[in-house]
Amino acid sequence: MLYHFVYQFVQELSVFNVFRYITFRSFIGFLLSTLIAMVWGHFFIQFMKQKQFGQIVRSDGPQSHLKKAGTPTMGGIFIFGSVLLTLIFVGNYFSKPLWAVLFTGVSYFILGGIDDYLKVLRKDPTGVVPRAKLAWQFGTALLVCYFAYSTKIVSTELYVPFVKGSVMDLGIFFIPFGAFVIVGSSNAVNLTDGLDGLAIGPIITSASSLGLLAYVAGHKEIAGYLYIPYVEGAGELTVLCAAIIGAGVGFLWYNTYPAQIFMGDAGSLSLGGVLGATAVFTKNEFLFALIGGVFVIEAVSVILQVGSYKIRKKRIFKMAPIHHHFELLGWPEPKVIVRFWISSICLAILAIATLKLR
Ligand code: 57M
Repeated sequence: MLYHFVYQFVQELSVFNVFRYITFRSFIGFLLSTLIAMVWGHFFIQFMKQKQFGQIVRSDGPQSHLKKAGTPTMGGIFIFGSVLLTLIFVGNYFSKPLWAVLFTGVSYFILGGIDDYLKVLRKDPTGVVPRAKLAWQFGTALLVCYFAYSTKIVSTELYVPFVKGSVMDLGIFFIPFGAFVIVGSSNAVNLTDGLDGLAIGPIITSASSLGLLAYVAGHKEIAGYLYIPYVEGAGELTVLCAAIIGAGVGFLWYNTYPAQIFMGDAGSLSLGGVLGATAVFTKNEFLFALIGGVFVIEAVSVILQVGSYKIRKKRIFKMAPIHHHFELLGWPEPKVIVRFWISSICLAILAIATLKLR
């Protein structure tokens, strides 16, 4: 709003010109989102405690988790809410990539919210049945990727790290490929969200990397210099990522060990979907596998564990996702969390370094 409202007075007062800049609006967005999330989070936790809307903890998990029962959840409401409120003030509504990514996030936020509502308020441990959850996720992702394909906002070329230029043109297969990235990211973040702060840390590092990559992708001269595809309007995703970083920092203030609030599926599914969609709309589908490497490892650990048990009737890990394996090895929860954060920071830095290694 500020961008569109203030911009018309820029002739009279040139200082308003600063609102044109993505970097300035990203910085303001980060500060605003952090503030909104910290204030909203404080009252949200009070409300959830008052209503006794707390997490049901499964008995078959690590015994150390049993004491977490009753911890308020659905923190995704104020995380995603802070991001949306911030974008109302600092966003540029003319960016098609921004609308497509936000549509994904809102759709997954509603799905996650319904799942949390059924589990927490209706005490139904199943929540939304997995088949219906996947159908909703793929339906949304295919629609968004079809929109990208039909409007030609992004090319169907495929780019991989360390290789200059595209490796192949996916053509119409860009649609299912992009949808797989978005749905995979959403579910991988959901699986990762199993320890205090474990998911929000890599979400913040991933949003930092993707925010930088969105800025260069949306800047014609810099994209040309770095041999990366130019995506018109992608720069606005930097403002979105800055708002996510701020909301993530505000949430982490309460979610850090011992957590006062969990993000719930409303948070994990929506934020994972937004990160995946941002990777698609900045042409970083493969690089995102590196940036979100912690999410990939968590998801792969589950696939390997389930596959091994089905084929060999033996487990590979003491328990999947892999963060539980380290817990059962005797690592205290904070040690598992911070070591996963360190890994995600290293992966994010490596991913940015690939910009120059082409
Ligand atoms: C998402 N949810 C957490 C919280 C959070 C197929 C199988 C791998 C599925 C997987 C599963 O159920 N995943 C669901 C993970 C849950 O967190 C809630 O869910 C939201 C995220 N969607 O926001 O509301 C628990 O995680 C803990 N937690 C924290 N701090 C946080 O900040 O401590 C969460 C956030 C919370 C809390 O205890 O209750 C979860 O773990 O369910 N299943 C599993 O992950 C289970 N693994 C398993 O069954 N492994 C098997 C096979 C299937 C691979 C095996 O290894 O053989 C583990 N999770 C649980 N119990 N709860 C282990 C058993």
